[in-house]
Amino acid sequence: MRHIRNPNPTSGRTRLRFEKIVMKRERQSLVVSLAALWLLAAPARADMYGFTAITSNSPLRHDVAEQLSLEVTGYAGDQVLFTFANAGAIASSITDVYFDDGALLHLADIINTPGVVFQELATPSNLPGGAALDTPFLVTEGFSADSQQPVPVNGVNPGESLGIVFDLQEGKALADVLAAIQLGFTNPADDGSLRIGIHVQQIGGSGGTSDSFIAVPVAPAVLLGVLGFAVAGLKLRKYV
Ligand SMILES: [Ca+2]
Ligand SMILES: [Ca+2]
Repeated sequence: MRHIRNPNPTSGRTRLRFEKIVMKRERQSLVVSLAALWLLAAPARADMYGFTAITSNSPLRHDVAEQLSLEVTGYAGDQVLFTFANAGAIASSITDVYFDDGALLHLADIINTPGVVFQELATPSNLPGGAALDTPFLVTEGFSADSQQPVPVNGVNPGESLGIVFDLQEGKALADVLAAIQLGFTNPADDGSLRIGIHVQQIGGSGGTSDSFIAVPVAPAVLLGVLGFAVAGLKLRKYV
């Protein structure tokens, strides 16, 4: 076999550097493609939400809000699944969930994952602090669930999630539920709007206080982070 001598001892390194640049560009374009793909898919999905605090007991409430999420998806044909998740480093427990109107008919099922034990009908019966909002949050009868004793342990702690399945009103579909949630953001006083609230206990640990939160839209960049596309989220900020 003929041996080809490298005419330039630095060319190997130059080629390596060039390949690294190409790979970096390919990675960047892949990240942008993923982000673009998600943005294109967003109007059809529009199913991931964040939470904002409506009470102010814990100094960590805004930080813990960033680790709380709600995903809304179709389920078993005519039903809709609300998945509440807690993912982050701050000790905390979602102990109560509440729904205020919308296209929902009745709470059909509770999907408890390991570490989570919820049952229908929360105590307290309405979202703590909810009645004091400009447009009072008033839970619809039967539209709540909470964690059972020991309450903080059986709540949704970091790394855990809870599913709530609803039957829908006659003729309603997932899109109507998503539209009702959007209406809740822009015009919560409208009877057709759906608002979702949660109560979180032991924020920061067993000595921590409790706060209430309601679902809010999340920015695409934050959303990508929540979904695990942390890098894509960072890149996306440069393009939107
Ligand atoms: Ca738990
Ligand atoms: Ca409770």
